[in-house]
Amino acid sequence: MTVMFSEAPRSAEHVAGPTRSPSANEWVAQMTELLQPADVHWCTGTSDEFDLLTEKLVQEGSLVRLNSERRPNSFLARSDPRDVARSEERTFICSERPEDAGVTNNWRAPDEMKAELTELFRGSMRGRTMYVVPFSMGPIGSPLAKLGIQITDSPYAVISMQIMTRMGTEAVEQLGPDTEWVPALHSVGYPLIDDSGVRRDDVAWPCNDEKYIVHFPETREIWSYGSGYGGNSLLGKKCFALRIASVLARDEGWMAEHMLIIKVTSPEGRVHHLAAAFPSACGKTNFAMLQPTLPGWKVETIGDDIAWLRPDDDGRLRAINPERGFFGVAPGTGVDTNPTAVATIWGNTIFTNVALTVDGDIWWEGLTDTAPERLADWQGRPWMRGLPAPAAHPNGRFTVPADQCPQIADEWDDPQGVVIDAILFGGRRASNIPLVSEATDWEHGVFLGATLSSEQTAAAEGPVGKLRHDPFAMLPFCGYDMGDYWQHWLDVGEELGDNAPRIFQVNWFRKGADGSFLWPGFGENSRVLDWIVRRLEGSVSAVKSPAGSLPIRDEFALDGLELPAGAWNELFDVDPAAWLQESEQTTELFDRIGATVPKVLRHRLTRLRWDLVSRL
Ligand code: OXD
Ligand code: MN
Repeated sequence: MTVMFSEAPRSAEHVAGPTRSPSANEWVAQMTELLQPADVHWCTGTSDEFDLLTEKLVQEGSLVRLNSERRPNSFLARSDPRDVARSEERTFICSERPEDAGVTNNWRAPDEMKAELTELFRGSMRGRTMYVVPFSMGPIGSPLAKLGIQITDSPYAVISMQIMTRMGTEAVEQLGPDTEWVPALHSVGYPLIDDSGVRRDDVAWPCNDEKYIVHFPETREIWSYGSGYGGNSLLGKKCFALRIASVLARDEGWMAEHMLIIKVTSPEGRVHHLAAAFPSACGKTNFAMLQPTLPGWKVETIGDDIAWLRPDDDGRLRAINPERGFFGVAPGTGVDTNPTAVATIWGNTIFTNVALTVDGDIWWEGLTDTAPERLADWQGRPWMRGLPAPAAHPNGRFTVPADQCPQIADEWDDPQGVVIDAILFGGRRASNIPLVSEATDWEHGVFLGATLSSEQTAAAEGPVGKLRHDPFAMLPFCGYDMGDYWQHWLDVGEELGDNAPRIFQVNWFRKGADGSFLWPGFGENSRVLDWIVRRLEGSVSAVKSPAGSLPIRDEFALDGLELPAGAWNELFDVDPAAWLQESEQTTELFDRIGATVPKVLRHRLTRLRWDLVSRL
């Protein structure tokens, strides 16, 4: 076995490995013994390393280098068709007690799971290189940042982690002898040499039919086996920055949330920072990169997926984006719908499961109005315009450094983060939920977050259009019991007191009786931002409703927008009968979560139901 050491710093007392952390060095040594790789590579995160790895993957047929005139330093990966998304049903929270994982998570006893997985991991890197990937979630040295080390046998995961996190030497330098760090073990589960020493050829996208995405919240560990895709293999993202971090946050008095962060500047030049939680597939990246149609307004991007929020010394809530890149859904990202994202991916981008054009560039449904006549589809098969199957996989992705975004805010990587003025919750709702409403107070805001729901968009999730409750957009990402998590939100609100951000609910997706969208969305959502900011500034009023405080038409920026007749009323209609029916589903959700649902939220629900009954 050859061990290649990085340029990571070595101190005089340093002996066992290339970090100053004995626990990190020991873990890597133990894992090397278990996984039995052919060699070990400590990642430095340099561009030379990126070039070497991408070139190796191109030579091996795992990446296609794109036309360097059209898309410099960019690559296309095609996954195994059985490994195309996060595997929620194979995601586990292994707390000591099942009730600490809660009913919304798959639970397994940690010892049992470790025993089972240890056997799968034993020898799983035979014939392969084991990469050691030190990384920081959050700007290097930020008081809000956290460190991790991922071990992986997927060079695709390494180059993706290089884009998505602060990875390599700069992260190792943060790791002192006593610094806390999260071990994140990953193998695609496709050893090249079997137990009897027989070798097999590699494949373009190695993976295993048996998949496990496992979290040990008490010991802050991640073990992921069998998948090379997205959140299953880029362990800094959903596994660390949400599932493990939500537990760290609960224990340390902060919040790890599935939220984008934007900076909004009003025509008067006043700046506000907003964080917004939307379930997956609700256009989060589009909103994070919004180009306002309303004159004078400016929106800049700070993050598109995850926010870490912590009360600062002045008692205000500060947020960082713990990531360094965007792992965006490609289909539906287009010149019309998100020109900023299209400009962001000009180069230095890894594309996964999208179509390839004849001149070596990429394409997907929605990138342009008309598909090129001929393409290679996401599996590399010939494709012609007019074929019924999409050319790109619906969960095809782009992985790109955040600082390539033309509207990235200067403070996007400020180690101190930004003060959050408002929090938004949004889902994809054809009915019931108004375009925008303001929570009457923090507790009501928590109720809105807890009851957040969205219609399913992909048949894989269940019947399309069916309502799925996704509290705080955290259903697949909360590392502990959902009721305890709601209580944590209430506790943080109490600590923040008058400094707490105001909370709003938004819904761009409401439909009229004829099934068409009532609101144009995209850049026109700046009109909603205008109302929210005016509320923060105290310059517009509102009317009370069971949904919270609603805008008054005359005070809402509708100039230059042709809303269909009756659309305003439909956008804000709160039908007591339909709401009462929906509240039954909320009761079911609360009952399912059980005894940990905070009493104040149950009381809210009862009060809401009385209010609705009185309006029938
Ligand atoms: C994502 C998700 O990929 O939420 O960001 O599923
Ligand atoms: Mn997400």
